[in-house]
Amino acid sequence: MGTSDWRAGHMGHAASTLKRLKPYLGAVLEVVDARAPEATRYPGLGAWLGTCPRLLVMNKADVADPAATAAWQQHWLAAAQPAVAVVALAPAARGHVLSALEGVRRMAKSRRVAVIGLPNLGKSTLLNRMVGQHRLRTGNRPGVTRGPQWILADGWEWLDLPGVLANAQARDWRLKALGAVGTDPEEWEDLAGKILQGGEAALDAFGRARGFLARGGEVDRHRAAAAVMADFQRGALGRRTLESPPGALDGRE
Ligand SMILES: Nc1nc2c(ncn2[C@@H]2O[C@H](COP(=O)(O)OP(=O)(O)OP(=O)(O)O)[C@@H](O)[C@H]2O)c(=O)[nH]1
Ligand SMILES: [Mg+2]
Repeated sequence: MGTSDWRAGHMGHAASTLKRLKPYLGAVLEVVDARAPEATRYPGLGAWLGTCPRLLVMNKADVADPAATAAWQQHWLAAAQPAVAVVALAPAARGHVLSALEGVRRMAKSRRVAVIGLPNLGKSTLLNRMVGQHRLRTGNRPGVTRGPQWILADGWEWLDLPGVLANAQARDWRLKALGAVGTDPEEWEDLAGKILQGGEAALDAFGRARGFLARGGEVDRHRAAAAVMADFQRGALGRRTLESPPGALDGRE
Protein backbone atom coordinates (compact mmCIF):
# COMPACT_ATOMS: atom_id res chain seq x y z
CA MET A 1 0.00 0.00 0.00
CA GLY A 2 1.10 3.60 -0.45
CA THR A 3 2.11 4.63 3.04
CA SER A 4 4.33 7.67 2.59
CA ASP A 5 1.42 10.13 2.34
CA TRP A 6 -0.28 9.38 5.66
CA ARG A 7 2.92 8.57 7.50
CA ALA A 8 4.61 11.92 7.03
CA GLY A 9 1.51 13.95 7.86
CA HIS A 10 0.50 11.98 10.89
CA MET A 11 3.88 11.73 12.52
CA GLY A 12 4.02 15.51 12.62
CA HIS A 13 0.45 15.69 13.84
CA ALA A 14 0.86 13.27 16.76
CA ALA A 15 4.21 14.77 17.76
CA SER A 16 3.02 18.35 17.85
CA THR A 17 -0.22 17.42 19.63
CA LEU A 18 1.70 15.53 22.28
CA LYS A 19 4.31 18.23 22.83
CA ARG A 20 1.57 20.83 23.26
CA LEU A 21 -0.50 18.73 25.65
CA LYS A 22 2.10 17.03 27.79
CA PRO A 23 1.99 19.57 30.67
CA TYR A 24 -1.70 18.68 31.13
CA LEU A 25 -1.42 14.91 30.85
CA GLY A 26 -1.49 12.61 33.87
CA ALA A 27 0.27 9.92 31.86
CA VAL A 28 0.92 8.54 28.41
CA LEU A 29 0.10 4.98 27.42
CA GLU A 30 2.81 3.77 25.07
CA VAL A 31 1.27 0.86 23.17
CA VAL A 32 3.68 -1.76 21.78
CA ASP A 33 3.13 -5.21 20.25
CA ALA A 34 3.85 -7.97 22.77
CA ARG A 35 5.42 -9.99 19.91
CA ALA A 36 8.16 -7.36 19.45
CA PRO A 37 7.98 -4.99 22.43
CA GLU A 38 11.27 -3.19 21.75
CA ALA A 39 11.10 -2.99 17.93
CA THR A 40 7.59 -1.50 18.16
CA ARG A 41 8.53 1.32 20.55
CA TYR A 42 8.75 4.75 19.01
CA PRO A 43 12.39 5.84 19.39
CA GLY A 44 11.65 9.56 19.66
CA LEU A 45 9.06 9.29 22.40
CA GLY A 46 11.30 9.87 25.42
CA ALA A 47 12.51 13.15 23.95
CA TRP A 48 8.94 14.33 23.32
CA LEU A 49 7.68 13.41 26.75
CA GLY A 50 10.40 14.57 29.10
CA THR A 51 9.17 13.86 32.63
CA CYS A 52 5.60 12.93 31.68
CA PRO A 53 4.96 9.45 33.14
CA ARG A 54 4.74 6.57 30.70
CA LEU A 55 3.04 3.21 31.01
CA LEU A 56 4.16 0.64 28.48
CA VAL A 57 1.21 -1.44 27.29
CA MET A 58 2.24 -4.71 25.62
CA ASN A 59 -0.88 -5.39 23.57
CA LYS A 60 -1.88 -8.51 21.62
CA ALA A 61 -0.52 -10.73 24.39
CA ASP A 62 -3.03 -13.37 23.19
CA VAL A 63 -0.87 -14.07 20.15
CA ALA A 64 2.56 -13.65 21.82
CA ASP A 65 4.55 -16.48 23.42
CA PRO A 66 3.59 -16.32 27.14
CA ALA A 67 7.11 -17.21 28.34
CA ALA A 68 8.58 -14.42 26.21
CA THR A 69 5.99 -11.97 27.54
CA ALA A 70 6.96 -12.90 31.11
CA ALA A 71 10.64 -12.38 30.23
CA TRP A 72 9.84 -8.96 28.83
CA GLN A 73 7.92 -8.05 31.96
CA GLN A 74 10.98 -8.92 34.04
CA HIS A 75 13.10 -6.84 31.70
CA TRP A 76 10.91 -3.72 32.10
CA LEU A 77 10.75 -4.23 35.84
CA ALA A 78 14.56 -4.32 36.05
CA ALA A 79 14.68 -1.19 33.89
CA ALA A 80 12.17 0.58 36.21
CA GLN A 81 9.81 1.02 33.28
CA PRO A 82 6.19 0.42 34.34
CA ALA A 83 4.65 -2.09 31.92
CA VAL A 84 1.55 -4.23 31.60
CA ALA A 85 0.66 -7.03 29.16
CA VAL A 86 -2.91 -6.96 27.86
CA VAL A 87 -5.34 -8.20 25.23
CA ALA A 88 -7.27 -5.10 24.20
CA LEU A 89 -9.88 -7.34 22.57
CA ALA A 90 -10.76 -8.89 25.95
CA PRO A 91 -12.72 -7.16 28.75
CA ALA A 92 -10.03 -7.76 31.41
CA ALA A 93 -7.70 -5.28 29.68
CA ARG A 94 -9.60 -2.35 31.16
CA GLY A 95 -8.94 -3.30 34.78
CA HIS A 96 -5.30 -4.18 34.09
CA VAL A 97 -4.60 -0.84 32.48
CA LEU A 98 -6.50 1.18 35.11
CA SER A 99 -4.66 -0.38 38.03
CA ALA A 100 -1.26 -0.02 36.35
CA LEU A 101 -2.12 3.59 35.50
CA GLU A 102 -2.82 4.39 39.14
CA GLY A 103 0.78 3.45 39.88
CA VAL A 104 2.35 5.83 37.35
CA ARG A 105 -0.08 8.73 37.00
CA ARG A 106 1.25 12.06 38.22
CA MET A 107 -0.85 14.93 39.54
CA ALA A 108 -3.40 12.99 41.48
CA LYS A 109 -6.16 14.96 39.80
CA SER A 110 -5.20 14.50 36.17
CA ARG A 111 -7.15 11.71 34.57
CA ARG A 112 -6.17 12.89 31.12
CA VAL A 113 -4.25 10.19 29.26
CA ALA A 114 -2.87 10.09 25.72
CA VAL A 115 -2.28 6.89 23.80
CA ILE A 116 0.65 6.74 21.45
CA GLY A 117 2.40 4.10 19.38
CA LEU A 118 3.19 2.72 15.95
CA PRO A 119 0.36 2.06 13.47
CA ASN A 120 -1.93 -0.97 13.80
CA LEU A 121 -0.93 -1.99 17.34
CA GLY A 122 -4.43 -1.69 18.79
CA LYS A 123 -4.47 1.82 20.29
CA SER A 124 -8.02 2.58 19.24
CA THR A 125 -9.17 -0.92 20.20
CA LEU A 126 -7.70 -0.36 23.67
CA LEU A 127 -9.48 2.98 24.08
CA ASN A 128 -12.79 1.50 22.99
CA ARG A 129 -12.19 -1.05 25.73
CA MET A 130 -11.33 1.66 28.29
CA VAL A 131 -14.58 3.55 27.63
CA GLY A 132 -16.64 0.39 27.24
CA GLN A 133 -18.04 1.32 23.85
CA HIS A 134 -17.06 1.09 20.21
CA ARG A 135 -16.48 4.78 19.64
CA LEU A 136 -13.23 4.82 17.68
CA ARG A 137 -12.68 3.31 14.27
CA THR A 138 -10.33 0.31 14.24
CA GLY A 139 -9.07 -1.98 11.49
CA ASN A 140 -6.37 -4.43 10.58
CA ARG A 141 -4.19 -2.09 8.55
CA PRO A 142 -1.92 0.83 9.42
CA GLY A 143 -3.32 4.36 9.32
CA VAL A 144 -6.92 3.81 10.45
CA THR A 145 -6.92 6.70 12.94
CA ARG A 146 -6.58 9.88 10.91
CA GLY A 147 -6.34 12.66 13.50
CA PRO A 148 -6.23 13.24 17.28
CA GLN A 149 -9.54 12.56 19.03
CA TRP A 150 -10.57 12.92 22.68
CA ILE A 151 -13.04 10.53 24.24
CA LEU A 152 -14.48 11.17 27.68
CA ALA A 153 -15.94 8.55 29.98
CA ASP A 154 -16.28 8.03 33.75
CA GLY A 155 -14.18 11.09 34.61
CA TRP A 156 -11.32 9.98 32.33
CA GLU A 157 -10.25 11.87 29.23
CA TRP A 158 -8.51 9.69 26.67
CA LEU A 159 -6.69 10.99 23.62
CA ASP A 160 -6.48 8.68 20.62
CA LEU A 161 -3.67 9.55 18.24
CA PRO A 162 -2.75 8.30 14.77
CA GLY A 163 0.07 5.77 14.64
CA VAL A 164 3.58 7.21 14.42
CA LEU A 165 6.61 5.70 12.77
CA ALA A 166 10.25 6.79 12.65
CA ASN A 167 11.73 6.61 9.16
CA ALA A 168 14.47 4.24 10.26
CA GLN A 169 11.88 1.82 11.64
CA ALA A 170 9.94 1.41 8.42
CA ARG A 171 12.46 -1.14 7.14
CA ASP A 172 12.45 -3.37 10.24
CA TRP A 173 11.30 -6.86 9.19
CA ARG A 174 9.42 -7.36 12.47
CA LEU A 175 7.22 -4.34 11.83
CA LYS A 176 6.47 -5.68 8.36
CA ALA A 177 5.67 -9.13 9.74
CA LEU A 178 3.33 -7.61 12.34
CA GLY A 179 1.51 -5.45 9.81
CA ALA A 180 2.56 -2.18 11.48
CA VAL A 181 3.93 -1.04 8.13
CA GLY A 182 2.97 -1.98 4.59
CA THR A 183 4.93 -4.57 2.61
CA ASP A 184 5.87 -5.19 -0.97
CA PRO A 185 4.80 -8.66 -2.22
CA GLU A 186 8.41 -9.17 -3.31
CA GLU A 187 9.42 -9.24 0.37
CA TRP A 188 6.93 -11.87 1.50
CA GLU A 189 9.10 -14.97 0.98
CA ASP A 190 11.95 -13.47 2.97
CA LEU A 191 9.59 -12.29 5.74
CA ALA A 192 7.84 -15.67 5.91
CA GLY A 193 11.18 -17.46 6.28
CA LYS A 194 12.07 -15.19 9.19
CA ILE A 195 8.67 -15.62 10.85
CA LEU A 196 9.05 -19.40 10.60
CA GLN A 197 12.61 -19.06 11.92
CA GLY A 198 13.95 -21.41 9.31
CA GLY A 199 14.26 -19.50 6.05
CA GLU A 200 13.46 -21.07 2.68
CA ALA A 201 13.56 -24.64 3.97
CA ALA A 202 10.90 -23.89 6.56
CA LEU A 203 8.80 -22.07 3.98
CA ASP A 204 9.02 -25.08 1.64
CA ALA A 205 7.99 -27.45 4.44
CA PHE A 206 5.05 -25.17 5.30
CA GLY A 207 4.03 -24.94 1.62
CA ARG A 208 4.14 -28.71 1.14
CA ALA A 209 2.20 -29.38 4.34
CA ARG A 210 -0.49 -26.92 3.29
CA GLY A 211 -0.61 -28.01 -0.34
CA PHE A 212 0.64 -24.78 -1.91
CA LEU A 213 2.09 -26.52 -4.94
CA ALA A 214 2.80 -25.18 -8.39
CA ARG A 215 2.82 -27.20 -11.61
CA GLY A 216 5.49 -29.88 -11.44
CA GLY A 217 5.01 -30.36 -7.72
CA GLU A 218 7.29 -27.52 -6.68
CA VAL A 219 6.20 -25.47 -3.68
CA ASP A 220 4.54 -22.21 -4.71
CA ARG A 221 6.63 -20.09 -2.35
CA HIS A 222 4.81 -16.88 -3.05
CA ARG A 223 1.41 -18.28 -2.06
CA ALA A 224 2.92 -20.12 0.89
CA ALA A 225 4.57 -16.89 2.08
CA ALA A 226 1.31 -14.94 1.79
CA ALA A 227 -0.37 -17.60 3.94
CA VAL A 228 2.41 -17.48 6.55
CA MET A 229 2.07 -13.69 6.85
CA ALA A 230 -1.72 -13.79 7.12
CA ASP A 231 -1.67 -16.67 9.61
CA PHE A 232 1.01 -15.06 11.74
CA GLN A 233 -0.87 -11.77 11.91
CA ARG A 234 -4.04 -13.41 13.15
CA GLY A 235 -2.22 -15.73 15.54
CA ALA A 236 -3.00 -18.89 13.56
CA LEU A 237 0.64 -20.05 13.59
CA GLY A 238 0.48 -20.37 17.35
CA ARG A 239 1.72 -17.89 19.89
CA ARG A 240 5.03 -16.48 18.65
CA THR A 241 7.30 -13.64 19.76
CA LEU A 242 9.84 -12.15 17.37
CA GLU A 243 12.42 -10.79 19.81
CA SER A 244 13.77 -11.59 23.27
CA PRO A 245 14.89 -9.07 25.87
CA PRO A 246 18.59 -8.16 25.64
CA GLY A 247 20.71 -10.57 27.63
CA ALA A 248 17.94 -13.18 27.92
CA LEU A 249 18.65 -16.74 26.89
CA ASP A 250 16.89 -17.26 23.62
CA GLY A 251 14.43 -19.94 24.68
CA ARG A 252 12.10 -19.60 21.71
CA GLU A 253 11.58 -22.53 19.38
N1 LIG B 1 -4.96 -10.55 18.44
C1 LIG B 1 -5.22 -9.29 18.85
N2 LIG B 1 -5.57 -8.34 17.94
C2 LIG B 1 -5.82 -7.10 18.39
C3 LIG B 1 -5.74 -6.75 19.77
N3 LIG B 1 -6.02 -5.43 19.88
C4 LIG B 1 -6.27 -4.98 18.65
N4 LIG B 1 -6.18 -5.96 17.73
C5 LIG B 1 -6.37 -5.84 16.28
O1 LIG B 1 -5.34 -5.02 15.74
C6 LIG B 1 -5.82 -4.28 14.59
C7 LIG B 1 -5.50 -2.82 14.74
O2 LIG B 1 -6.30 -2.24 15.77
P1 LIG B 1 -6.52 -0.67 15.89
O3 LIG B 1 -7.11 -0.44 17.24
O4 LIG B 1 -7.21 -0.10 14.72
O5 LIG B 1 -4.99 -0.15 15.89
P2 LIG B 1 -4.43 1.32 16.02
O6 LIG B 1 -3.17 1.21 16.83
O7 LIG B 1 -5.46 2.27 16.50
O8 LIG B 1 -4.02 1.62 14.51
P3 LIG B 1 -3.84 3.05 13.73
O9 LIG B 1 -5.03 3.89 14.03
O10 LIG B 1 -3.76 2.63 12.32
O11 LIG B 1 -2.56 3.62 14.23
C8 LIG B 1 -7.33 -4.60 14.53
O12 LIG B 1 -7.52 -5.59 13.55
C9 LIG B 1 -7.64 -5.10 15.92
O13 LIG B 1 -8.75 -5.98 15.96
C10 LIG B 1 -5.39 -7.80 20.70
O14 LIG B 1 -5.28 -7.61 21.91
N5 LIG B 1 -5.13 -9.03 20.18
MG1 LIG C 1 -6.25 3.89 15.66
